[in-house]
Order: sequence, then structure tokens, then C-alpha cells
Amino acid sequence: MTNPLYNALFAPHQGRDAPFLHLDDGRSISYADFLARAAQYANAFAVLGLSPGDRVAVHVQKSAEALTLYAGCVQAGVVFLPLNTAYTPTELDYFIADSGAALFVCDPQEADALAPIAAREGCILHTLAGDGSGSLTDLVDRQPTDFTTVARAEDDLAALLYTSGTTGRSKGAMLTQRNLLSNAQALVGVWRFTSDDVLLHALPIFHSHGLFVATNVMLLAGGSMIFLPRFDPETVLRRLPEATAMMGVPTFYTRLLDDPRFTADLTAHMRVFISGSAPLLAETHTRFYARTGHHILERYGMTETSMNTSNPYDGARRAGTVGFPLPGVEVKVCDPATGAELPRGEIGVLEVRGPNVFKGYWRMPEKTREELREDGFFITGDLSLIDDQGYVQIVGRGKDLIISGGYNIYPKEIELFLDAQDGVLESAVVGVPCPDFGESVVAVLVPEPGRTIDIAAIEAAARRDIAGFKRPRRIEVVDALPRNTMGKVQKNQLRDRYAGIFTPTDG
Ligand code: MLC
Ligand code: AMP
Repeated sequence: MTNPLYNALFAPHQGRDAPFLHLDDGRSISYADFLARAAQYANAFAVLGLSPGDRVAVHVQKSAEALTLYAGCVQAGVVFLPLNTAYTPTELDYFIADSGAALFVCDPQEADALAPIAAREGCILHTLAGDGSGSLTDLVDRQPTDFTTVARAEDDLAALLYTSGTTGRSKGAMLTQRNLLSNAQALVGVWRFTSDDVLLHALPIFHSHGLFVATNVMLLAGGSMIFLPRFDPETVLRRLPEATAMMGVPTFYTRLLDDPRFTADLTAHMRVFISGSAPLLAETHTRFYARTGHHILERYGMTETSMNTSNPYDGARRAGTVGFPLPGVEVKVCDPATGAELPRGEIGVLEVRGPNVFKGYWRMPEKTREELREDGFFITGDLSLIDDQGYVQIVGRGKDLIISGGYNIYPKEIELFLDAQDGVLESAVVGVPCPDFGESVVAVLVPEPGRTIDIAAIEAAARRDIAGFKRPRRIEVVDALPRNTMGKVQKNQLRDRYAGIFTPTDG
């Protein structure tokens, strides 16, 4: 039997009594119990008639069961497709249809709304609630606790992760067994994770960060995780004394710094704090060090590539940089127009090659060709430079993208939605600095001639159709959008105009 990911991450822990998950209610789940349950999931997938390579779309609350479902997918050779819990039925419709998922697991509360979509797509629907109850777990409970792992090759898909796109249409990033395994191996090494580590896990598990960076690393190292349903500063402060390491987006760290109980004493025992998914302000790095004596270790990655670079574990962790390429990963800074590599110190688009780089976009060969070169380099769209000591700095974005609290929002998607609203002639969506989320969404609307825009109606429609984190936090109405002589909307001018509208009290 070959299944490189299962063999490396899960199989070594068969029958191991050591804890894997420490839950919020005080219970712990051992590796042995976790793997026995995963085997029950794998058996359930076989009972449902799933074949290797089938997609299992999952829209459920974070829980130990949800993580076990992921392990069951790897063992059964099916492709895990987690979806942001904030997505509305309108958004989910696209993912189910585009992925051609064979099984869709959702929260029982949304089953009625989603059943017609699943039926239309010929997809089996099952439920799993945050407390572990649901039709899927009823089936899983009846399955044996051993399962013959399905053979998979390194190049076979392990996961499909959707990432939004500049056109407004989300793309499924195809991640192979090799992609995930090589990245976990590189990170365990550079961050020195061992079976003694206890990771405080407060991230969602539907994105690369909480799922692969955090979970796969801990599985490979054989350590355990304090597995919290969400980031809640109270709980984090209470559980931190049990942890040795924490991973988070910058918002986690700024929120902790806002709490006077987050002190050098509370964190003295910690081995490492790691940050990523969005730029960590140099000011946050400095404040964190002044308060705790810890230099946050910042790394840089993407859904398509998992992690690419990291500041060093030993050696200077430099604020405002994302460190060096991981072992096996090559990076270069290129001229955005020609693709030619630029001399060190110059700003261009970062390109990345290595075993971490995905296989392409699901059923989008043209998009894949646009972003993944034949020689294997992936064009990240991030503007960067490599300084004289080899540290990579992300200095901006060549893509029109907003990152709010670690979630990506493509303005185009929101603009398409706004343009379709009654009375709206056109719109522009920009990200504006926000002390809590890093950036927050501002929508600027132009009314149709002689019309008044009903903002309350637009907000209600947005609540119905768009995930909460993507919704504009401010809507401004103007007579006209600023344009250059070519007619292109000058988003920089809008960003400047609205800079400063979000204050520290805007959560
Ligand atoms: C929640 N809300 C957000 C938001 N998160 N708004 C903007 N940006 C966000 N990130 C909104 C909700 O819609 C809701 O709005 C209100 O805030 C309260 O919701 P909540 O769920 O109580 O929010 P909170 O718990 O405060 O969540 C904030 C957060 C969370 C920072 C803890 O967003 C989070 O866990 N972010 C992590 C994202 C992450 O894991 N990214 C990794 C991507 S992988 P309303 O209007 O309904 O009140 C990747 C690759 C890599 O990028 O390099 O890692
Ligand atoms: P996603 O598509 O959600 O995987 O987001 C990936 C994007 O997040 C990257 O292309 C970067 O723009 C951004 N990103 C991730 N980590 C960092 C970081 N440490 N600093 C700056 N930007 C980051």
C-alpha cells in the first residue's frame, strides 16, 4: 500500500496513546482514537460508493470530528474540499457545481437550503454539526475502526482549496500529496517542531493556514494541539500556559496586545509565535517584542503553494520581511511585463518553484497556463524584493486583492454584486487600512442618473448572498469615480481618500 501522505502523517501514530487533540471542554483525544475514528470515516466513504479522486466538499463548524473527516479522506484517497463556514448558499452553489463533488457535508441547520443544490448536482448530502452529531456521524458510528488505506501516488490530489480570483470567479487549487507532505516536512524542520510541542490552534480549518500549516506540521511532528473552535482572546489567554507554540494571523496578535493580561510572564514559557496569511506590521512585531520578549516568526505562503518562505528560527527574525525560501523552494523576483529575473534589491513580482507548488487550477487549464509557467515557476502576483542579505520582503500586490483579518477578498467579486443592485451605475471596492483587520472593505457607488441608492436594501442583499468577512464595512456614494486618461478607475485615489476612516474601535 502506498499513500505517502497517510503513511507520513497518520500511520506512524496507529495505536499511540499520546494525546493529539486537547479540546475546549477539557477532554483529550489520543492519536489511537483519532485514527480509529478516521478509519470509520474512510469506511463510511466506501459505503457511500465514493471512489479515489472523488471530491468531498465540507461546510461544517470546526470540531475534532471535522478534522477526523479530513484524516478519513486521506486514508480513503478522496479529495478533501473544505469551505469557509461564512459562505452563503449562493456562494456554496458555485463550489458544489464547479467541483463536481460526490459528497457534500454541511451543518444540519443549512441542510434544507442546500438540499436542492446537492440534488441538482447529483451529489450525496450528509450533515455534521459542531457538536459531532449529524447524519454522517450516524453512518460513521456503525463502521469498523480499521480500514485498508487506499493507494495514492505523490502526484494524486489530496485536497482542492478554492481561492478567489481577479475575475470574480473562484478557482480550485489542486494540491497533491507531494505538495502537502513536502511542505509539512520543510516546516517541521525549519521551525523545530517535535513530539513535545503543544500548538495553540485557534485558526479555522478550511484554509491552508489552520489545516495544512498547523495540523499537518503537528501530525508529522507527533505533538498535540489545543484545538479551539475559534479565536477568542479570553480562551487563548486561559489556555496559553499549556502551549509551547502558537500560529496566527496578525489580527490574533494585535488583539492579544490589546489585552493587558498578555504579558512577558504569561508567554515566558512559549517556544515560538508564528504569523502569516497577511502582512504583519513592523510596528506589531516591535510592540510584541517589547511586551513579551518574543520575536514573532513571520512566514509567507499562499493557497496554491502552501508555505514559501520563513524567517529563521535561529538568527534574526526581521520585522517587515518574510525571511528566506524554505528548503527545496526557489524564489525569484521578476519583471511583471517580461518575466525576466530582476537584480537583487529591485521590486518585481515574486515567482516560486518547488515541490510545494500546486498542480494547477481545477478544470481551468487557461488560468493555470497564465499563472503557472511551463518551467514550474508560479507567478504569485505579490510585489516583492530580495534584500542584500537574502530576506524576501513583500512590498505590495500586483493583483487587486484585499486581505482582511487573513481572509482574501477580490474586489471584482464584490463589484459584480454591487453593479447588479438596483440604482447602481457602477462601483469600486477598495481595501483601506484598519487597525483590527489590517485592511477593511470600502465600497464606493455611483448612482444611475436621477436615482437614489437604497443602501439598506444593498446591505440586506449582501447579508443574504455574500460571506460576512467580504461585505463592505463602509458604503460611500459619489457622483463619479476618479479615472485616469485611459478611463481606468484610480483605486489609489480612493484608498487615499478613505484612509483613516477605520479607527481602533472598528472591530
Ligand atoms: C469575521 N468578520 C470579519 C472577519 N472575520 N470581517 C472582516 N474580516 C475578517 N477576517 C466579521 C463577521 O462577518 C461578522 O460580521 C463579525 O466580523 C464578527 O464575526 P466573528 O466570527 O465573531 O469574528 P471574529 O471571531 O472576530 O473573527 C476575526 C478573526 C477571523 C480574525 C479571528 O477572521 C479569523 O480567524 N481569521 C483567520 C483567517 C485565516 O485563517 N486565514 C488563512 C488563509 S490561508 P457581521 O457583519 O456579521 O457582524 C492563507 C495562506 C497563508 O492565506 O499564507 O496562510
Ligand atoms: P491566499 O490566497 O488566501 O492563500 O492568500 C495568499 C496571499 O496572502 C499571498 O499571495 C500574499 O499576498 C498574502 N500573504 C500571506 N502571507 C503573507 C505575509 N507574511 N506577508 C504579506 N502577505 C502575505
